[in-house]
Amino acid sequence: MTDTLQSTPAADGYYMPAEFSPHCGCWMLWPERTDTWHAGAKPAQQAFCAVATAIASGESVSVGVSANQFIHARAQLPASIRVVEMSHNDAWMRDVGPTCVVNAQGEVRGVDWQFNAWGGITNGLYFPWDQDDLVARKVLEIERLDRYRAPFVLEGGAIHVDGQGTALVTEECLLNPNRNPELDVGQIELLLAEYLGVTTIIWLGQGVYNDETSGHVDNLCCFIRPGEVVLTWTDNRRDPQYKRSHDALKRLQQVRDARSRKLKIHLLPHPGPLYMTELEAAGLDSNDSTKLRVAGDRLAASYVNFYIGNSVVVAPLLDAKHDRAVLSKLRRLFPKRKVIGVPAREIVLGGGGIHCITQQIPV
Ligand code: KQY
Repeated sequence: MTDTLQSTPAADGYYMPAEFSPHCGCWMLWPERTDTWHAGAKPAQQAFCAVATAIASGESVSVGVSANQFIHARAQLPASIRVVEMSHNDAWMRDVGPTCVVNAQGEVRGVDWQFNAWGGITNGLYFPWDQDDLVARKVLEIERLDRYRAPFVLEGGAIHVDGQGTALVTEECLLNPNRNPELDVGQIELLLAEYLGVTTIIWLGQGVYNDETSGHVDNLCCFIRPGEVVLTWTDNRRDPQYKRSHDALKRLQQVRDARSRKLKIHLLPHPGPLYMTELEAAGLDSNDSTKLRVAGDRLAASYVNFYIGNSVVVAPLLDAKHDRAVLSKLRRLFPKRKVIGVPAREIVLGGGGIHCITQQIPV
């Protein structure tokens, strides 16, 4: 007996809608591991609370919390946010949660990707990850949505779609031998077409410098509406991000999307460079099965890592020299949504951003 659907979303007429399409809610997880999150994970918990609260102004938010942290998380989060006991290994709901797909009748199902902690035994960020790999299935149970179990490794942060047949991905991540070494590019394209219901895949090269996910696209570039993307950008030739962003721009300028449109490309300044401080590094617990983080590590921070909610855009505040300009640009790009800036350094210290800790469930 299996509880998974045996076909694929595309075969059943389903596709992944864009993040800017209406949501019925958003899921997050509660950060607690003290080898990822310094100072007993308290600063990260505050940052996650601020993100959850901002999103909750426009849609319902559910947070999965371990048994040990349940009472504490319940006390920290506003009453309007649903808190559900759920085991997990860390707190990256974008990657371990379901990617939902919809059909023309407005029915919703979920894709449950195989998860290997961004690289498996040799390259992954921690071991074990068995509880993370069950999170999508548990969310879909609670949401009463049917589930496809994908036959390959992928994370929600590794894909962006426009909801009109186009997906954005990076070669650094999807073609990395630490994910699906047995698959070639053609096979990966076929699987993306089947599981996301897309017909056009835009391949960018490398993601953000020093991104421990092997270059997730959600830190580099995203759709803000069909035919329009934002890209993290630096004019500083000495910054290792320079080549990555310039290569991405060139590729974006050359492609057409699934509806044959040329893309309109908006640039957001790349923050920093930002580095982990001595104090932050000293506040981490040691764990031999976890990637070591040390003082001086360049943080893979990016303003592109925002969440597009029903009525809000929750954007990271990362660098005082750019925050105001970024918020005003996002306000121009999203005239119908309230753009809320939330301090995000504490999330970035764990290796991701606001987008990485959220996962929307479409209407
Ligand atoms: O990019 C994301 N979607 C997640 C980042 C996870 C980082 C793990 N430390």
